[in-house]
Amino acid sequence: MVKLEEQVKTLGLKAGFDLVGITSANSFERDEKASIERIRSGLMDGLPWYNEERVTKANRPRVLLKEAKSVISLAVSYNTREYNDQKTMTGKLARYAWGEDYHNVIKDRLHNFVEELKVLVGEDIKTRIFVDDGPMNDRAAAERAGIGWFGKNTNILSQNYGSWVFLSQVITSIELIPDQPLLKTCGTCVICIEECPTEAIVAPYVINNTKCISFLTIELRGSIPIPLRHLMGEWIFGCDICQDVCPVNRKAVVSLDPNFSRLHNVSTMDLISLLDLSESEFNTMFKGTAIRRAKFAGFQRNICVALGNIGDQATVPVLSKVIESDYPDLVRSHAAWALGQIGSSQALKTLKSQADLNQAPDVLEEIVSAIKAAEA
Ligand code: B12
Ligand code: SF4
Ligand code: SF4
Repeated sequence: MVKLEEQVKTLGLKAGFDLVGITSANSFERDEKASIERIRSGLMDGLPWYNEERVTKANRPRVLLKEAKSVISLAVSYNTREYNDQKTMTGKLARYAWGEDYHNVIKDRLHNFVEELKVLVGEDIKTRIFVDDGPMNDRAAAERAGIGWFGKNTNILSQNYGSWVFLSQVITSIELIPDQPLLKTCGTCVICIEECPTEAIVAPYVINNTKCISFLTIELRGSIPIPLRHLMGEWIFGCDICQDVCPVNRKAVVSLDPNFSRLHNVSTMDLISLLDLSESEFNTMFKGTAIRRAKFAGFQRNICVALGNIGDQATVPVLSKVIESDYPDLVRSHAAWALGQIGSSQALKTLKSQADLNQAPDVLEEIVSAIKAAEA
């Protein structure tokens, strides 16, 4: 007779997941304590929805589902093939956003899994599903269910798929025998800490959210702090550096999952044509992808920063067009910064022509400091 736990795992694999583990519904005490400390010390600043109330739910499965007995943790790889189409004026998108929005894809798979689970158990069970869309600590659950271990960059590293996995959970009233956490660790490796360009990994297993390029390009709605801009390189949505450099990921199995393969011919994108998109074109182009989360103005802002970092004079006309037209002020002020970084005579001419008191104060401030940078 095949054990119930094995049957549950087979169902998970059949539903389209690559890894399935089980843990109890006990609280994640270490993680709750660490998360509260992280909030209090300002390391989670910038994410107002990530508050202490959320943390106490996220680390207590029985608060999320009062009948909870077990948590089934499911991971799916998004390590789809890379294409070497690097051109000169391109921006980088984090791999997790290359394909369809994982929330939608995984939610469908979780619903199918839960339906099959009900048939398997043959009784009225209670379940609650999570995929990065509610108060659940996905990484803590995955770690305890033996899906992988915490890397020093805080990502969960799985044995065969590395950290290129989305995590999701089903909290359930079914009593299941839990798996054991893996005994693996990063050992003495500190590569990700050394390679993070903004020094956002402030200690092993600790991220300063406000310095992480992923936060700056996706979650931040306002202006990107000037001292961080030149460290962001060409990243226009998310950041994969701490995963790209990780030795465990070198051996990660390639995923053939069609849902996460590249859409829109992206992983690198032509920045000039992207900056020229209207808001409705942006919404149409990125419909059904995670990229919409950055919102139009945020995405255009990121493109300006990438263009400033590339520093190519060929982009002066498009940046000048942005600052001279009715783009959102957020985008115009970052276009000013980019022109200041390029610093050509044409860039300086545009900046000086815009340095008048009709500008919003924060845009004017950016223009003035961009002129200084261009003249330096
Ligand atoms: C908030 C958030 C972010 C924020 C903050 C990042 C962060 N480190 O928390 C921002 C926007 C920056 C972000 C970025 C990214 N994210 Co994010 N994010 C989340 C979210 C919603 C909550 C994470 C959370 O609880 N953070 C709170 C802090 C306190 O937790 P933590 O940093 O993980 O730290 C833990 C450890 O320190 C541990 N701990 C404490 N003491 C000790 C001691 C030891 C010895 C150990 C081992 C551990 C340990 O306790 C803490 C709490 O669990 C989750 C989804 C979810 N609902 O869980 C996705 C999630 C973590 N993100 C994910 C992804 C893919 C990313 C990016 C890779 C996207 C990208 N390419 O740009 C980056 C990675 C950046 C990074 N290095 O972390 C995946 C991670 C998958 C994986 N394999 O781990 C998740 C799980 C979404 C999902 N369901 O798949 N994210
Ligand atoms: S995602 Fe990028 S910025 Fe954030 S911790 Fe990793 S390397 Fe640093
Ligand atoms: S780069 Fe090294 S320290 Fe960082 S997560 Fe990978 S193995 Fe761990």
